[in-house]
Amino acid sequence: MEETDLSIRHDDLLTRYTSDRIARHQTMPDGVRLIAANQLTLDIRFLDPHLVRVSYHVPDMPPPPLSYATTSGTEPFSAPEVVVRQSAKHIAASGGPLNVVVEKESGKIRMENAEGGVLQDDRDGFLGIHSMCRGVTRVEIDRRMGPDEYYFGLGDKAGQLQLRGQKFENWNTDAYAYGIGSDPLYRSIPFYCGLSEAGAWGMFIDNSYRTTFDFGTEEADSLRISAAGGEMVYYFIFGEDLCAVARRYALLTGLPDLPPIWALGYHQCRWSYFPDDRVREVASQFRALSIPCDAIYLDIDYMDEYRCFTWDQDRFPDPAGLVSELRADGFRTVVMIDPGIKQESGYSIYKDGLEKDVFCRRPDGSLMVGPVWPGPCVFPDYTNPDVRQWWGRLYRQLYLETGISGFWNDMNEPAVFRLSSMTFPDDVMHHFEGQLVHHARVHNVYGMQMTRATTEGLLALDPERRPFVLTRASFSGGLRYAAVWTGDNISTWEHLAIANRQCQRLSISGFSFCGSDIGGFVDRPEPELFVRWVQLGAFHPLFRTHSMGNHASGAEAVDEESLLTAQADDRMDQEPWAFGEPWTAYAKAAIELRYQLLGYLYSAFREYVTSGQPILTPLSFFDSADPDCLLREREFLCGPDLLVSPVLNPGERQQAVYFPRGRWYDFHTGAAVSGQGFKRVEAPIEAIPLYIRAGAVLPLWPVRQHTAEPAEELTLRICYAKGSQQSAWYEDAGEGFAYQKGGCLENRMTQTGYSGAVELSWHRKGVWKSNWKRIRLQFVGLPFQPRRLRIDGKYVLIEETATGWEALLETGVFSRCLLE
Ligand code: MIG
Repeated sequence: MEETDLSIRHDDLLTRYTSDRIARHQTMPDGVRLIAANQLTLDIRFLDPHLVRVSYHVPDMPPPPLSYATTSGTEPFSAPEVVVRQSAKHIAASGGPLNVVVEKESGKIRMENAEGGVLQDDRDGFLGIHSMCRGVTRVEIDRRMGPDEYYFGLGDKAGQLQLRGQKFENWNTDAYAYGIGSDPLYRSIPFYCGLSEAGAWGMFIDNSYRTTFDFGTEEADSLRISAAGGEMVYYFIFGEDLCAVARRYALLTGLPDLPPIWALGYHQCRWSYFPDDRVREVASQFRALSIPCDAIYLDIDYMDEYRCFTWDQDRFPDPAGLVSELRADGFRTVVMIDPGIKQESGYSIYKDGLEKDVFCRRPDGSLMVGPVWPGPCVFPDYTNPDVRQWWGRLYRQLYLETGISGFWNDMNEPAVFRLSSMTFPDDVMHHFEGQLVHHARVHNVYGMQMTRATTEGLLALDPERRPFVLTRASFSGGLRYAAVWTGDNISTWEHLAIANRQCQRLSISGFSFCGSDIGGFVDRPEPELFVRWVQLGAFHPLFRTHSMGNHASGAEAVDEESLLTAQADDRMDQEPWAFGEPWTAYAKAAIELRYQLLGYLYSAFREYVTSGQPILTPLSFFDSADPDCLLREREFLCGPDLLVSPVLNPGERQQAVYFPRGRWYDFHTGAAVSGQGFKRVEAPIEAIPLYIRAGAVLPLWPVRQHTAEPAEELTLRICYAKGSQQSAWYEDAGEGFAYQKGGCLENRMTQTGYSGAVELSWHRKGVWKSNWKRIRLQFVGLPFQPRRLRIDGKYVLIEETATGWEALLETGVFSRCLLE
């Protein structure tokens, strides 16, 4: 608004930019640039026939700076030849399966499929507010919500899976003891999927400022995304189905390397195990009870008064000795490292950091100092590549000399005590790869950049070892650097259901390597809750029990004496044996099942890091054409072939399971069930309701106490289905990077079911030699009475069992097998 009276003054001068009439346009090889009458520029550029980047540019603002979320350039994609067409009313850019149509009069955008079906369109479209004093203070996009559309995603939100009718905020927050309605939480993942009549699609808003997503709470037909600054850059993804959308999003934001196989084993954690004898005691109890376990964690109390990269000499006089003792017994040690560095002149890391100027500063040049565990702390600026390198090198001793296998980066929202904002003030400055920006832009990516520094540092220290890093805070793309856990949950049945939802939605939001604190972090679960939680956790890629125990009133609440002499109940222990029998046996069985499924899970992981396919998929992502699937929250798929229906209520020994389309076999009994529909099933406390898809060949590994134990017998559970179906599983050394150069084994098995026979053919590709000495074949669901089994021309004995038929092959792998 131009005022003519220049004597009137204002605190600030705001300019509003909204979608406006298109004044001119310019065709580009991969899209089109549109310039509106109000000078707002709109770029529409295809990265792939299914993927388009839309960015608004407000006049007088610098172009969008770098994105930490997307990988360099457009690597996994190839831009199509984009056709730009103009009619009297529209300008349309077509990438093939996806068209972007802009209305000339309003500048509003509509996304269409190839047939012209509307996937999604602007309601109010774009709004940007530019302040003379503060730059861009708001960028917003308002899209139309159709009455029959469904929305999923946004990472770790705790409420129902379906996003409609809810409002969310993305601002990484230390959300201790959060609940269903708590928001924001620890991570910001500005990506969601939609399902319209015309198809499945996704939106990724590449903006790291504080952002709100309103799925129709203010106006029923409005889906409004509003960020407190920065640029409006979004990617619109079209998919053949919801999984295809999730895969393209994952490719856009990058994929991690395979984790070391031990990282998929069972992990035991607590705040905190100390002193060293307590750690030994826990470890030896696992072995004494033959409960498998691959990792033990040391929480902050291992440090010398919370100084990162130090040890408390009294509690841990010989860290390397302890770690190697544990290692000899098959345990990896994972330790916590926080971003807060104690501000103390005698502390070498503080001193070194000051000299190298690695810590975040305020605009006046003073250090950003905030209280965390060690008292006043300073914080490395991980948006500076030199600082990331400096940080990465700090792990040298722990990683290369002490023998620590993995690192747990906590408090990296970043969390600050005592301030009600719980974090840095907005004006803290960050390097941001040389562009110098305020914390408001960096806040949501701070944790992600911390884990980047950690992971890149570990890779530099030991290029042959696969790093394992676990983080609390993250942002889209952060999955490249670290696994995530869902933070400080509570030992209640409701939180078991929350964990089930959070891991499903993290997984479809790119973060498949996720898990919850099994049993709950705050408080102590009743034994039945603990068992049900271990049973669910066995299907989460990160399988870790953690709790704060009786640490509730801070570090001083627990001293060494009482830790060593107290009873499990006073200590609020949460190890698999902490509740006595029969619970120990149930927890043990769930952990053993996990170890049997490790090869299957590892294969699903391989698929994830290759194609982006989520490891966990809600039923809506399995069959979005089935209206019942769209609203189911409890059942989910783990990998391609396992249907899991966790028990989420106390005392429940039967439950109604929704079986999606197809035929399923009860994992425990072999009984067949046909989808689609509900069926009441037995849900004894001993085991989780679990089903295998008909036609699948499920690889099962032997139960081992840890993943470094040799495995000699491979079981293949063949689940009969009429016709041909292929299963794939993957093997490699479980460590190192030889797999990236062919040092792996891709197994493909085709199961063909006839009315009186079943045939298997097994193809292997790759140079990795697996160690299987014996192969056990288990046939489930045969519609005929088998008489003979022929493997590569030889007859093999077959026997009837409680769940089907079984044969043991002493000769290892084979090519063809016929059972008739
Ligand atoms: O302020 O390191 O979420 O898992 O045990 C609490 C102590 C700091 C928060 C983490 C939790 C961890 C705890 N940490």
